[in-house]
This record gives sequence, C-alpha cells and structure tokens, in this order.
Amino acid sequence: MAEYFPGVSKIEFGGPKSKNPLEFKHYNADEVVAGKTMRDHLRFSVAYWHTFTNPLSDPFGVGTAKRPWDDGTTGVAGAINRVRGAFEFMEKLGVPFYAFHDRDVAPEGKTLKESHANLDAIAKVLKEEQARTGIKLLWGTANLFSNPRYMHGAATSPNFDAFAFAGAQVKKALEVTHELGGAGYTFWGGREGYSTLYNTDIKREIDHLGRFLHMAVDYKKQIGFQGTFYIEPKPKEPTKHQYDSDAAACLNFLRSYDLTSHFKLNIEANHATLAGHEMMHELEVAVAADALGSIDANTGDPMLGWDTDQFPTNIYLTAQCMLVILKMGGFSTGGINFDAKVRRESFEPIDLFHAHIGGMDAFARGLKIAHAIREDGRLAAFVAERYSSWNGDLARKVESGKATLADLEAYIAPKGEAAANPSGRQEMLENLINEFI
Ligand code: XUL
Ligand code: CO
Repeated sequence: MAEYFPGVSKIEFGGPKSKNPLEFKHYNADEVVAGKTMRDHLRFSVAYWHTFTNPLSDPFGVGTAKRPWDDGTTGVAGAINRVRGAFEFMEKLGVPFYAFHDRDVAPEGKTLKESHANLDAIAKVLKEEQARTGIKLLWGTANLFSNPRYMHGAATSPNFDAFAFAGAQVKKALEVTHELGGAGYTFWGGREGYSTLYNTDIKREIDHLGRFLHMAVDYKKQIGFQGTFYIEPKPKEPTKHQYDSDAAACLNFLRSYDLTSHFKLNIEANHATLAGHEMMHELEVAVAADALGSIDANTGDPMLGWDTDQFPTNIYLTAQCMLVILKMGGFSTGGINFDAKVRRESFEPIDLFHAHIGGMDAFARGLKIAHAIREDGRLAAFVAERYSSWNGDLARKVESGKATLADLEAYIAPKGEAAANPSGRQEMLENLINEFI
C-alpha cells in the first residue's frame, strides 16, 4: 500500500520542553488525570470534511490544498485513495475517532441509487481501515446543504421532493453509521433557516423539521442503532437565521416536539461565538438540561466574525470547556471533534499535523488546568457559599415546589429588609483562574 506521509512517523509525546513541531508537548494519551487517561477524557476526533476533503478554496480563489493521495483519480477510486490517506494520517496522529458526512467520504452520483452505491463501496473500505487501525467512528451525518436541491433547506424546504430526498439520504447515512459502529449521529441543520421572511412560513418549516427528526428516531429504533443523536446549534451562515440558533433554541425546539429524550447537543465553539455567546455559556446551558453530548472544537477570529473554523489554541477556551466537561462527569458517547480547517495558506500536508497537534495539546492543557482548579476547590467553594442562603428551610421548600408567596411574605416581613448582598468577586475569581493558566 502507498505511504502518503513518508516523512512523518507516529507522533510521540515529547513533553513541555520539546522543540519538535511533530511531537506533543502536553497530550500524553496514557497519562492518567482525575482517574482516567487523557485518551479517554478527551476522545479526540478528526473531521473528515475539513482535513481530507476540503480543497481550501474561498469565495475569492480556488483551493490550494496539496493532498498526497490526490493524483487526479476521481470517483470512487479517488475516494478510496483518500480513505487510505485519511487512516494513515489518523493512525500517525494517534486519534481514537473520526467523523464524516456521507458526501465527504463518497462522491454523489447522478441518482440517489448511484450515490447509495458509492457510499456502500466506501463504507466497505472505511470498515476495513477501522478494523486495521482500531480507529472508531465518533459520529456520522448526511450533507443536506451542498447540493443545489437543498438551496431552500432540506427538512424545512418548501419543496416536498427535497424533503423526501433528504429523508432518503438520512436513512442511508444512518444505516452506514450503524454498520460502522458509530457512537453517534449528528444533525446540523445546514440550510434549515431562512434568508427572508417575505417568502417563509416559519411555523410550517419548523413543524416539518420536528416530523423529520421523529422519522429519524423511528428508523433508528427500527435498525437497532444504539448511538446518540445530536443536534448542533448554529445561529447563521449559510442562512441569515438558522432555526437551531443556539443551545437554548435547540432545547426549546426539542421540548416543543417531544424529542428531548432522543437527542443531546453537539456544541461547536465558533457557533457559540456567532450566536453572541461564550462557548462556556453554551456548554453550561446544555449541561443544565442534561443534554450535553459532544463538542465540535474550533475557534473563530474576532477580527473576521464569520465561521472561520480555526484550530483551537486558546488555553482559556480549552480550560473553560474542560471545567464544564469534568463537572458533567465526562463524555459518554461524545468527544472532542476538530471541526476545524487549516488556513488556505497552510496548504501542505504537514500543516495538517501541526494543526491537530496544537489543538490536542491545547485541550490536554485545558484538561490539566481544569482538574487543578477542581482539586484546589476554591472556585467551587465560592459558588457553594454564594448560594448558601438557599440552604435554609424555607428556601428548600421553595426549591421543592412546596412554598407559596404567602410563606415568603411571612418569612421576610418580620425582617423588614433582605439581608445585605456580598460581593460577586469577579476580579478575584478571574485572578484565581490565572493562577492555574
Ligand atoms: C458547519 C458545521 C458542520 C457540522 C456537521 O458549520 O459545523 O460541519 O458540524 O454537519
Ligand atoms: Co460542526
């Protein structure tokens, strides 16, 4: 078999003092932190679409990416070469998972039938490579946004045939994900939103999305797929307004359509930013609803303001993510999927290694920092103390739904005024976090 990255051997842990760009400085897969190996805490995944399929084009220019398997072979044969290259890359990097859309791994055919056959042919090779390397599928998904048939949306399209095509595509993608032992399946509503309200019936579109997801749940049961279903929030791009705009909107949608027990959220860092939230906010909102499933790890550029999908290198971001994930008790089926791409100028194969090594190191540091903050205990103690007035009898009655407004009046009236408020100590807490960074 051809070797596509001949100059690169397995990426090893070199330690914080290493100056080798092809060594991990912080990610040490077997190192145990808080009772678990880093590998099991972080459950890293490579995004097939960005790392292996994306040509690195932008609206102003063609793709620049040089990919070693790309010798001009097209169709299924070209896609098979890419699978081999992808698994060589992931094996050398040492990641346990990957994620894909149907159309990233296999080319779309002229008909649905042909597309299904192409996907089947590639799934066979994916299965073979998974068995050879032990690398697993974190989640699969269907691309319901690139083909022009989905210009008005897929599950929310006014064109019923587009809706039907999307259903058939999801059915197949679910079968393939199941066949490959996927730990999950993600629904990101690519064009499920609108560009103008003048031509849009919001109520009907959202109802259709609810029906669509119920049909997916039914089919999941029918084929016995045990993986987790995720919804991935994003507020805009490509549409002006996406229905799954943020974690709160997704949770509200899931509750309205009686889908909460069937879905968790896959929270993406740069989507949070685009929604005007911090990633930590989105994660906390999801955890509060017992709905945090997985993470798409990336970052945006505040100077640019669109979905730049850059690799995460900011230690505050990764430490905040890991604080929430450790608090939740860790991932079950989810993981940290690098939904990130190298810059158009970083077109060489070796850049793919640098990018992933950097992201993995940033999260490894985030994990260690978050664990140290939790061990130290001052942050959690401060929060517990801040709410300590809720430990009294009446407050407990309120929390358990057993108190009335009259009870509140009877309690507070004799006091005449509420107890004085303590300081929120934001600056002190920010300094505390900096002790660990
Ligand atoms: C788009 C995005 C997608 C989903 C999968 O912004 O994040 O790649 O993660 O469809
Ligand atoms: Co994503």
